[in-house]
Amino acid sequence: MKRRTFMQRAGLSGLGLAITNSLLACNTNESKEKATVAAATKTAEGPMVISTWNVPNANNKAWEVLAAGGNALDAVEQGVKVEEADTKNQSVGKGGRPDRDGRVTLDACIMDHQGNYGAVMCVQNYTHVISIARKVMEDTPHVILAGAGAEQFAAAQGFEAEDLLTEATKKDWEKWKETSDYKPVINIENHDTIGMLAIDAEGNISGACTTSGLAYKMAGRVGDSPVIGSGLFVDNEVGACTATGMGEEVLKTVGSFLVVELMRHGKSPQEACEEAIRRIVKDNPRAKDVQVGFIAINKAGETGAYCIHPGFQYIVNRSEKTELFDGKAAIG
Ligand code: SD4
Repeated sequence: MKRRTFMQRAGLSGLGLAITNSLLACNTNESKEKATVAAATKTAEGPMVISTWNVPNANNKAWEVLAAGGNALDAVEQGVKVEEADTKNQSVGKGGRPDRDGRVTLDACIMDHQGNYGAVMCVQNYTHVISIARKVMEDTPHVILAGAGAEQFAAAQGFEAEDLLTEATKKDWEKWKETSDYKPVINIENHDTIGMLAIDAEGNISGACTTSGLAYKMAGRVGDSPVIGSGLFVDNEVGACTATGMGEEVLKTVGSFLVVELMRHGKSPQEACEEAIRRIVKDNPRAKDVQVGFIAINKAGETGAYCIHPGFQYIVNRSEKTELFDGKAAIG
């Protein structure tokens, strides 16, 4: 055999062997992964809903939808709309704190059990951005609309435009402008973004996340909340996660996707949230000054929650009774 032919054959048969081996390895990994997912996915005993922060009215609304046999997608949309309309919640919807220039700009996203996702970013003058995000998901070929385009789409869909800056938030902003000292303090000025996850009677999972973002942010700033995999992620085979707190830190670790992926590989929701917070905190000098909190559920309806600093709360309904919990914290 000529040297060249020999080398080609040797190379090819080596390659063939390598491909066969890696296919075998793939199959073994695949079946291992299936086993892990199967172990973690006994279906939840009944519907449930969990949200970031102390938002009983939103959770109760979502529960009402689930208890009436509604699906998880409708439950999370209806639930978070309660906070969007509540002007006392200054981190979400109408009454949300504005950017440095006095403009209230909202971000939201929604994800269903089939992996569909829709989001809007930096939207002015529309309260129910979660419903606009759902329309993006269901009625457009896209997944994200931002700024003026999102507002144009909302108007075309018949959403009512309104001024989102209330007298109270305007007063706070004017006071802030006196010093204009831009120091975001999460847990004080950025408290109460709502991330909500629900499982319906069919065992299907959906999630929603809606916020006005960091108070007095730079114009155009978008955080984690509307970004798939960061502020929210749903994998109906495994579970779901949503985040609150300093969006920049969540974005850099793709936090919610990470939590769900860790659950896929066998971690409980609690272990997965703890690992995701550890990734943010590790070798991070900013960690002492920022808050991030994750909540997660798996297919079995088990929950997890973890944050960087104490003060984070989350709320659960497995019946019409709402239960409020303090999230465990990594520091302090
Ligand atoms: C953001 N994650 O825009 C949001 C803020 C937040 O409770 O969660 N506040 O970064």
